[in-house]
Amino acid sequence: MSAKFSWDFFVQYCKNFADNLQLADRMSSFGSGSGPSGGYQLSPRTAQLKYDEILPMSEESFPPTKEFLMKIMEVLIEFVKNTNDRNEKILEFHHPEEMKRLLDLELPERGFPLQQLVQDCATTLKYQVKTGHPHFFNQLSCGLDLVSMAGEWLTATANTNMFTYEIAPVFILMEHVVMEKMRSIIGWETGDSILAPGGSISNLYAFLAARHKKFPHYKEKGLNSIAGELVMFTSDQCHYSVKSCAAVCGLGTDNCVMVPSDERGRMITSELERLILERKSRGHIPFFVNATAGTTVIGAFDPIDAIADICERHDCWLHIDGAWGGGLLFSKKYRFPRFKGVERADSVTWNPHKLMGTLLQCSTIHFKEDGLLISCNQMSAEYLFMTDKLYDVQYDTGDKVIQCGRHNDIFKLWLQWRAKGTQGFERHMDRLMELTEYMVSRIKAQPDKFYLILEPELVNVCFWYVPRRLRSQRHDSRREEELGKICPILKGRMMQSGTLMVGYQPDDRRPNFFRNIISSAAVTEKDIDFMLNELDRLGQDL
Ligand code: HLD
Repeated sequence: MSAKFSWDFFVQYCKNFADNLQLADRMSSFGSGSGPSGGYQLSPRTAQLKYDEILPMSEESFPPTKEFLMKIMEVLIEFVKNTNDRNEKILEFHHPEEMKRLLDLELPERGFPLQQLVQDCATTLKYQVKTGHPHFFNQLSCGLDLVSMAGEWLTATANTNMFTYEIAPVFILMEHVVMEKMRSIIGWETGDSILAPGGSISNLYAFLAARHKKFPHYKEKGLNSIAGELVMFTSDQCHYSVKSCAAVCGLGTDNCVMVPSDERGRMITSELERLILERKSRGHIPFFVNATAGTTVIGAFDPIDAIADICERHDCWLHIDGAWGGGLLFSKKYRFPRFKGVERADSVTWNPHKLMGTLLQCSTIHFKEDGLLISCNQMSAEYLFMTDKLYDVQYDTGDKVIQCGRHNDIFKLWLQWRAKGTQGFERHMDRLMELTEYMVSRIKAQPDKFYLILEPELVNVCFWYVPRRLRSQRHDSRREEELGKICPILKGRMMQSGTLMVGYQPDDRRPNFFRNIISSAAVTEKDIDFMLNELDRLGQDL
């Protein structure tokens, strides 16, 4: 395309010149290590192009489009490299007000040229916490699985919605294959499953299906079709999303009964039965029991088999919230006794984005009975889910869910499974548990510096760091109070130094304590040694 000299061209030239001046000015004040004179520099011609001068708006501009995208890739790949570099910090912490000053978040009236967008991407990642860093132990989802990440890149590029086979044929079939495989690992030969935006929504789907199974008229008639108060049961250690089902679905949180747990965080089944009977005696209708497989803080497993017996006796739906612990289903070594009886459940939540390391987010909900999801949620929107389509419309998943559109969360899991194989996932689980055992042994070997709160069932290690001044004190509730006060200070120091991230929280039995999570494939024994040494370095004077 040769541009003829014209008034329009002259105006455009001046505009670009002004933009470049503005860009140069912005770059020099942006504070990122890789300004125009450093890395991530586009060729001078591409640098000053605007969004409408590359694809899809400028049809003949494939070369600059490619240059721009390759440069963005460079930014991303550099982040991957830094994430895996133990000498790099996990984060560069700034308070929100300071961060606002460092970043340029302005939405301009006239858009910026491509070089600025490349820079924006670099700056964004510069200040992002590296959740895949081997010293990031802060969340249930840690790590950066690169095959899964490659899958997510493809997903973004395909940019489709998962509601119909029509527009996502390959991904829909992948969903079928992966969900069937996950159900078979649970121990079911039949059933149905769906990917949902997070474990909380997965639990909500279980609740909705359970209510629909017991009260099929609820869908049309609403609350009035149920003669009595519905009651659900879960342990006092459960994820808060279980309680939120009661709030959202009209039961009221008073009708989500919190069953006491034992000293290791596991539901006390005799208490469950007592509380069911107690509610029945008040004329209420117990219908749903949630058993947690891997509680968020302690990592406890409720005794599924015993709970299933109680559900059978009282005609209750049994849901397993295995959002966190689900991955252990892969492991012959660790599956039992934790998941004993899981095949007796009616539904199971299982988040691959946690223990399995799939990229965020990837959450699944599985049902033993096929047909329930569609029967419960179908609204038959005529503009999307026509029944006279060219193909078998059973492959249209959109009407099984309450959310209409669904993000494609399957491809990154499917690709990861292709890479690892089922055996690879099993090895990953066994390795995470082995590292957890290593961490426990290192804590026990330094009883003056660390106090293990309980023997873990999963990769949650709950402990206190003991600073020098408290080392000779007897361990009682007074010392626990003091140890609890140390957690936020030490966490603050971790973040300021940028070298380590471990989470802390109180629970209903004790003040603040650390909860360390090992769910990243990047972690080795050396990293655990580093973590304990770094806690000691940062905290001994506290
Ligand atoms: O509810 C939680 C979900 C996640 C997660 O999806 O990674 C709580 C946490 O993580 C957590 O790290 O405490």
